[in-house]
Order: sequence, then C-alpha cells, then structure tokens
Amino acid sequence: MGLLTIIRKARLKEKQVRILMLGLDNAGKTTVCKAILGEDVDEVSPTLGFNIRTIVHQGFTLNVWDIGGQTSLRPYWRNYFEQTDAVVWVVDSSDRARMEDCRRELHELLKEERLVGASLLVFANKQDIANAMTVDEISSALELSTLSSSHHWDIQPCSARYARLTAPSPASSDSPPGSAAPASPAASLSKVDPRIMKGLDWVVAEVGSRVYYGVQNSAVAPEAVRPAALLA
Ligand SMILES: Nc1nc2c(ncn2[C@@H]2O[C@H](COP(=O)(O)OP(=O)(O)OP(=O)(O)O)[C@@H](O)[C@H]2O)c(=O)[nH]1
Ligand SMILES: [Mg+2]
Repeated sequence: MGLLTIIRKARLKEKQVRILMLGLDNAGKTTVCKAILGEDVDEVSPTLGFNIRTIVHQGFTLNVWDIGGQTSLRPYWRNYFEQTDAVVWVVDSSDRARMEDCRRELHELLKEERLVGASLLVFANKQDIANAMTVDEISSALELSTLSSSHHWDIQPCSARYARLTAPSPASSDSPPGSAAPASPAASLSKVDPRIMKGLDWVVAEVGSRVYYGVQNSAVAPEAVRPAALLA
C-alpha cells in the first residue's frame, strides 16, 4: 500500500471528506453552499476564485471547495484536484442553451487521472424555474451513463432558492388570533431543500463505504461501478 493511499485512508477514517464543487458559472454552486449552511441566499455574487466551506453532515466533516465557473477560471480547476473524494457538479437546469458546454466540461474534467474513482453527484439545480429540464433530460444530455465505468454517480433535482420560495410573506399569515406565531421569515431562511440534503447523504454513504471496502482514487473496476441512480 503506497504512502498516499495510507494518508487517504487515515483521512477518511477521521471522517474528513474533500469535495470539489464545480460547474458552469451561474449554475448556483455558491447558492447551494449558502443554502446548506443556512445563510442568506439573496447575498450571492460570482465567485472569482474559490471559497472553502466546512459542512458537518452525519458525523462527517465535508470540506467543500466552491470554485468559480467562469470560462476564464476553468483552466485553474486543475489546481484543486488533488485528494478529491467527490465532485459535486451543479447544473442550471433552465440553461438549455449551455447544456452541451456543460456536458463537454464535465467529461473533460472526469478524464483527469487524479479524479478517477472520485464519486460524482450532479445537482440539477434551479428546478423552481418554469420549463427547467428534468433529471432524465439532464442525465441524457450530460451522457452520465457513459461515466459509469470510471465513477459512481448520482443525480438530484433541487432548488438552492427553496428557502426563498417557501418563506411566508409577512402579509400572508392566516393564523387565527391567539394562535402560535407563524415562523418568521428569518427562521424559514434556514430551510434547505431536502433533496440537497439527500444528495449529501449519498456523498457521505459513498465516501464512507470506501473506508471499509476500498480506497478513493484507485481505478474502479467497471463491474464494481453501479450508478446509484440506476439502483433506485
Ligand atoms: N431561481 C433560482 N435561482 C438560483 C438558484 N440557485 C442559484 N440561483 C441564482 O443563480 C445565480 C447564480 O448563482 P451562484 O450561486 O452565484 O452561481 P455559481 O455557480 O456560484 O456561479 P460562479 O461563482 O460564477 O461560478 C444567482 O442569481 C442566484 O440567485 C435556484 O435554485 N433557483
Ligand atoms: Mg460561485
């Protein structure tokens, strides 16, 4: 067993997970992070470098690298590949015009040797927008099934602006007089789309299983790869 393998196993045993969050610009990567952390999703601007966010989920510490997706920044993505346990690829499901760009960038990314064996979670974000592409349409447009020989993958539909969508408007309370006060907008801001949390569940289950059954970033034998989306 090589030294790097030993280090990776030790890190996973400590339940430290390194996640790269990538995707085209405007996909909603930063907003997804903010939603998970219960921050105000209205306060977001394009990421010009990267943000590191720490998310504790099911006893795992997820170190999430949220990296800017603008075209000029994409050549720098490779600086972050080392020791990646999982890639979270965020898609703007309403951006039909750039879905082919999205497919190309994803497949280029996953050719990278340092990412072989890293699990892939696709967030089909912005499902709240009318006429957003469905999970099936996005899976097909991104040709996810062709990635099965090298990566475990799953796809989750979601909306990072779920908190905003579900926040009660101040004038809309229909509580009878004397009843408990309705949830304040601030309280509802901390709500996150449960489908995002389901995606994180999948990531920790995937990465956690390697502690016992294998080591991340080793080449995965094709027969061992079973996309969760197909198992459901
Ligand atoms: N309707 C809707 N808008 C969203 C959603 N998620 C993000 N947005 C909006 O999409 C825009 C881009 O969001 P960001 O989180 O900055 O996107 P990003 O992927 O981090 O972009 P870069 O940092 O440039 O790579 C913002 O105006 C967000 O408010 C969503 O689920 N629904
Ligand atoms: Mg961003």
